[in-house]
Amino acid sequence: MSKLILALDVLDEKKAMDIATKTAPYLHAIKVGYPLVLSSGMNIVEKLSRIKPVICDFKVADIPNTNRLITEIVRSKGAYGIIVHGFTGPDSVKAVVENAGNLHVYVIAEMSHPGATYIMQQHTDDIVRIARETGAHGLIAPATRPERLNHIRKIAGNMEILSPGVGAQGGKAREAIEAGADKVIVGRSIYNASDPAEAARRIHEELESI
Ligand code: OMP
Repeated sequence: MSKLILALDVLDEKKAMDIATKTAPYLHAIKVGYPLVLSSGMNIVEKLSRIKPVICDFKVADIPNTNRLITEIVRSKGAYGIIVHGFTGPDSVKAVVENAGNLHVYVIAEMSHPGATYIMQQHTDDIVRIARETGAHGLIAPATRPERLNHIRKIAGNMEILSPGVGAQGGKAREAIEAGADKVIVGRSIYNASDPAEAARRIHEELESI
């Protein structure tokens, strides 16, 4: 099974379907977020799900009732996973987990960009605890900071860890896996490549060799 998740942050449905089809042999799943869904509509989730399992990266961060409504819509579109924030507290995360059905719920432990060190990093351990206590399936942790990823691995129990920040943000796929990630999330290094399938194949093979 591949350890590579494609972040499909393109703004055009046709391009999205084309890249998804070509890179599919090398992928575990496809992650879609606001850029693609706000430009193509939510039905893109159903369409992509016919190619690969789809994780909806909506960074859900609201009161429990609104989180529940979002979760139900994501479920109804046949998605495989949903990404939520944990800083909202246990009740908000619980509302997602309790309404998730078969959806894998991933809580962002610490973001990959530099700004995450200002506020979020001080609360990573609390967020991981919330994720564990609410029964979330997994965590998002930064490939850009392997030492932090490794710390998160140590306190995450057996939760699955997905790690973005590989490539365009400077992180390395190998380092992320060696620090404890189960899978890596890669966007621009694949969808902006002149040959996205070849770019995905190379990262997939690197991951297989670890
Ligand atoms: P690239 O930087 O282009 O490889 O894309 C990374 C993808 O992962 C984007 O879709 C980001 O929105 C997402 N992401 C992060 O980069 N950092 C995070 O901390 C969390 C996410 C995410 O939740 O997926």
